[in-house]
Amino acid sequence: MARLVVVSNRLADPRKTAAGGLAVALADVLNSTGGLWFGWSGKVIEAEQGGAPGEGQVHVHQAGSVKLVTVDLSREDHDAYYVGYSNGVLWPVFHYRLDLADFDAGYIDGYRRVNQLFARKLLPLLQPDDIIWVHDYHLIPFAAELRALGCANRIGFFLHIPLPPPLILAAIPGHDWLIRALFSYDLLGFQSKADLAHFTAYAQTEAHAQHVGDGRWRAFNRTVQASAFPIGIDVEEFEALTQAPEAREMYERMKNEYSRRKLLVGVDRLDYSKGLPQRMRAFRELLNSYPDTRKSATLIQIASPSREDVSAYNDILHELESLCGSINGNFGELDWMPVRYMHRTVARARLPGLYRASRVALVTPLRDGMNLVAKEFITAQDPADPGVLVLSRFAGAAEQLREALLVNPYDTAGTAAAIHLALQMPLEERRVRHQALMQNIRRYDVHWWCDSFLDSLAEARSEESGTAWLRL
Ligand code: ADQ
Repeated sequence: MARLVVVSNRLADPRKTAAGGLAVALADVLNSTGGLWFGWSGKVIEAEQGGAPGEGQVHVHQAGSVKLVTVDLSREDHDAYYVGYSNGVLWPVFHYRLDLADFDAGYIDGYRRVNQLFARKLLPLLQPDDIIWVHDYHLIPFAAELRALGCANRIGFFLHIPLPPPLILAAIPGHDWLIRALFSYDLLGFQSKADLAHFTAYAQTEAHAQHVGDGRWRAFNRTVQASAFPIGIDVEEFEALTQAPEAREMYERMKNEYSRRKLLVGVDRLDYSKGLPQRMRAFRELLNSYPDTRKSATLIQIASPSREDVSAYNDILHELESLCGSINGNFGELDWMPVRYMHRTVARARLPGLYRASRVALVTPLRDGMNLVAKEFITAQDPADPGVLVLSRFAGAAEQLREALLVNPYDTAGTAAAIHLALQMPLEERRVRHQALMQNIRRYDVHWWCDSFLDSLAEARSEESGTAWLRL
């Protein structure tokens, strides 16, 4: 098999299981092909220390048979490419939040400059039959930049976040440049059929692409294959983690501590796409409208810090803290606090214990590419007495996990009613739903995702070759 080259904004050491499902899945293929993983080192070099736009030192580490190659970024590049364009424009717009996007014209230049820098640094390390797999919104123009340097390798792209409909995409100044850049890939992978449909709608209406059969689209003198590959988790790894001592100990502790309560759990990165304030309002509505839940329902909400350099994150942090405070102030008793909110990350080894001790999981994003917490929660359950998943219809996972209780997170009363139903659900119904959900999660696990993407990439190939690549 050809060598796999993975390109993503950040890397994880594939030998460390704490890195999580994606690193574990990629590690298999990277290890077996003696692969290379390329991306940003995480280091920012200030101008006074010599950090210059479009420049960056390269570091090479050998992790077993896998080569990890990283590049430093200058302060100016980091602020424009990462904070400005990736997280200040693409993240909000792709999550349908035009109101939060900061279309500062300078960002796009930095975004392109870093993609060019990465392409320049990777090119000399490539072998002619390497297969290149690029990940996520930070790197949309990466293949186009590689092609401009003469790279003729097979290149695939997977978008981990949603792709919005054409009219939302069209709000981005330079959207035509971005989508045109996608046509430099041989294969485009999306999380859901809905995202794929948005791509094809854009391709037809804005790029005037022609469908040439089997999900292949032709425009700009290039043909690209576009498909949905819903990402999964490493089920076996997560099951083993659930049975390991740290998770068991966490489970026992939670069961003892909350023996008289029914636990609800939320585990998210603190991000406005995750619908945390809406979730709190639904929980408050539950306590208001269903008095039987008072003194019994306890919501543990873990929100791990993320991207605190973007101002919208501070707003969500304060809103969430204030909602939790008011719910506890209004409903709390001396021996019962309805919400336990923690702004931190839970160690991965303990997460399954927390999930298993919970009767209900609240996974209610306003928009989410997939949401792996939903799949982890189901996997960690005891099949004989499983908990219930309350899942937003706007998470990519909702396309697959039809036996969850699907909710509209904007509908406070409707979500509260679904949470109440989940808390009351009889054992037999919980078992039937859990079994069906588990079947799907097991079948479409992260290895299926990885294998099916790479199999499709091996088959997808534009008719063009040599130097006929699209120039941006
Ligand atoms: P994320 O937005 O980061 O990822 P998600 O898929 O929900 O979202 O979570 C990724 C991982 O982070 C999960 O393994 C989860 O356990 C862990 N995690 C989240 N919050 C945590 C916390 N507070 N403490 C400990 N661990 C926590 C992006 C897209 C998603 C898509 C993934 C994968 O936004 O839609 O599912 O990529 O493609």
